[in-house]
Amino acid sequence: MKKSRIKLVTAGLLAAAMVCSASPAVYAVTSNSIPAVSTSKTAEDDIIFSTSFEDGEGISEFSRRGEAETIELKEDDGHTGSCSMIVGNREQSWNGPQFLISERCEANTEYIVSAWVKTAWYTDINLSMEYTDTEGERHYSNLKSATSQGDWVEISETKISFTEDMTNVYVYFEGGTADIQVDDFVLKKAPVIPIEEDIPSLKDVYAGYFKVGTAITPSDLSSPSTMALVNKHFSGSITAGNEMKPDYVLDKKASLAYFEETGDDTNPQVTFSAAKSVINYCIKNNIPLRAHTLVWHSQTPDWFFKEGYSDDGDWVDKETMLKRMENYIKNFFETLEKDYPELNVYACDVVNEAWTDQGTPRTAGSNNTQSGNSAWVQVFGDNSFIEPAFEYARKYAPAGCKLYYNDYNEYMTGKVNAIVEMAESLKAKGLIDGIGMQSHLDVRQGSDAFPSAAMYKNAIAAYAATGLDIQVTELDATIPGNSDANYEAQAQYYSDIMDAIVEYKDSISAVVVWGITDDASWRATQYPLLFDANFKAKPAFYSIIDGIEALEPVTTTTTTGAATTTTTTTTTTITSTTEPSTDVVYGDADLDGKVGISDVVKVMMYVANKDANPITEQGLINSDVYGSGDGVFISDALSIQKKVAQIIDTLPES
Ligand code: 9MR
Repeated sequence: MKKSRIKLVTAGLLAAAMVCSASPAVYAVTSNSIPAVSTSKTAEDDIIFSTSFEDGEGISEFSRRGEAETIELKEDDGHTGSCSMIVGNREQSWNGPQFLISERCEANTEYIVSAWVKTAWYTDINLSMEYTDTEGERHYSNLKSATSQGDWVEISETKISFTEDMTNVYVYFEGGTADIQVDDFVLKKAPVIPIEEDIPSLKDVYAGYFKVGTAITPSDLSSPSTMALVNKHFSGSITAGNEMKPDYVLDKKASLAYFEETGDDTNPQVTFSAAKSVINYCIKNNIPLRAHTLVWHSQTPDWFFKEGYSDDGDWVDKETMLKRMENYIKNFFETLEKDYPELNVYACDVVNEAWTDQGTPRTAGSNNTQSGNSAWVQVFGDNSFIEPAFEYARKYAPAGCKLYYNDYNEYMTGKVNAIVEMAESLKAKGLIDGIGMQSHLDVRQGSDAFPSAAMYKNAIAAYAATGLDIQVTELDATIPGNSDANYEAQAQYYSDIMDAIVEYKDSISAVVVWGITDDASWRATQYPLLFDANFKAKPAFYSIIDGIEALEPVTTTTTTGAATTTTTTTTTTITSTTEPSTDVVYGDADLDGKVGISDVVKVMMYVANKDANPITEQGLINSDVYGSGDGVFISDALSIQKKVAQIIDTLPES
């Protein structure tokens, strides 16, 4: 298996073909060319807003985020033309010009933002996004960054989309406190790019081995092509990329209200408002969810550890924190069970990233003040918070939910030893089910990849020897640029890593890739994933299906609440949201008897080019779900998508 991959990968000739006649089946690679990353041309009609700020044009569309900030025209200095917009008096790094996207764009549609930016001295300038959720909470995320040091740099084509649950959606520029100049700002509609339907499905290829899954965010749900990839390749397991972490789940307002009302400051309240759309997607499509993560030093607010839930209060004592921890974990699982009884939370990262690479506890302190410090260690003095976290998770998690310790650099010797020792002790007490290997890996340029596949395999072996389950929870592998040579090196590395994983398949129950397309990855500048920005499978994709022998599907039985579910990995399909009928099945554009993301994509493609992407007569009748009787338009695709995302209950919408 390995040899044939090396030969084909280095030849740069890749494409997949499934040899399906032979038994057992083997997924093989045959020749073709490497999928190129291309930027599609944009029709003038697709431009929603664009300005190069000549004579101040467009400046009034931007507003400031900081109190003292100034937004002005800069003459005699533009990336193109002679002018740009300059933003000064930026007191905080998050101060910068913002543009209200939701005023000009529709929900559940993909857009692209690009701009040129410049600062006088070395600054990483981020293009970021803000939205407000249904509970009125504001959320922020970095989309892309570029480094300027007195020169114009491009924040190139950045995809952005939002769901109807998100309001006041802004994009903004931030980073450092230097004046930021912006030029050639363009907001346009993204072309609808179909996914490659004719390649093997990753989750099917590995059906006899382990679940294959990914991490998604609510924004992904509004990208039809991204979700088509999720459905086809990764619907074995879903992790919310951020929305089930403590900073999203812990509800400060409700916790304070509870405290005021009862005098009890040990019962932190929780909310799943940010995770709602991801959870509903999992329920609707019968996809098991990995809950990530309960106890972590990062993405956890300081008030959770402070007297009176006050950010600048004193740290609470250990006894108080134990009570808070128990109630938080209790509320986490009870709220999920109450509000989402049909959700299959099959795995949970109970504790995340508690050990350093040397196998010692983290430094005491706030991670929000000094990155890497741990407020858990601050309160407990050491890592003795880990065991109670597992105790409470065992007590309150549903029976079918397996409990994991999860970490990165999980192949560094000191860390491996610490994790193994901790895991064995927890296992002896019946508190832990598995170890999560995050697997954020690097294919370095000019030197060996880190970790080497051998080092990674040694770590798997050490964890497997504990007798616990292993899940690969956040797989990605960076390269320094998207050249063919780097793609080939990455393919070889992914192949070697998957060889190690496959060798230990009996100890590994899931492989979760951390994101879908390179451009939407947390390490977007380093192209770490299996699909490119155009939704095309990269050489790395082909390298990990090549030579995989088809095995009998793994069947798992899980108990969620009162219901028992038997899941066979090959049969994880996207469920119908409309009863199949012999006549009109509203929303079913492709006539497969189901209503899903593929129908949304089909209708969008049809609207974009009817001749190239025709729909059958019955398909058109089924697709006419908005303003019924008037033909098929983009509004019909949006209605179908709303149905798939459970925003509306029935079709036709109107
Ligand atoms: O993918 C997540 C990214 O969007 C966040 O900005 C980041 C902030 O902590 O967290 C990322 O996810 C992390 C995961 O929760 C734990 N392992 C490391 C991941 C990458 O940072």
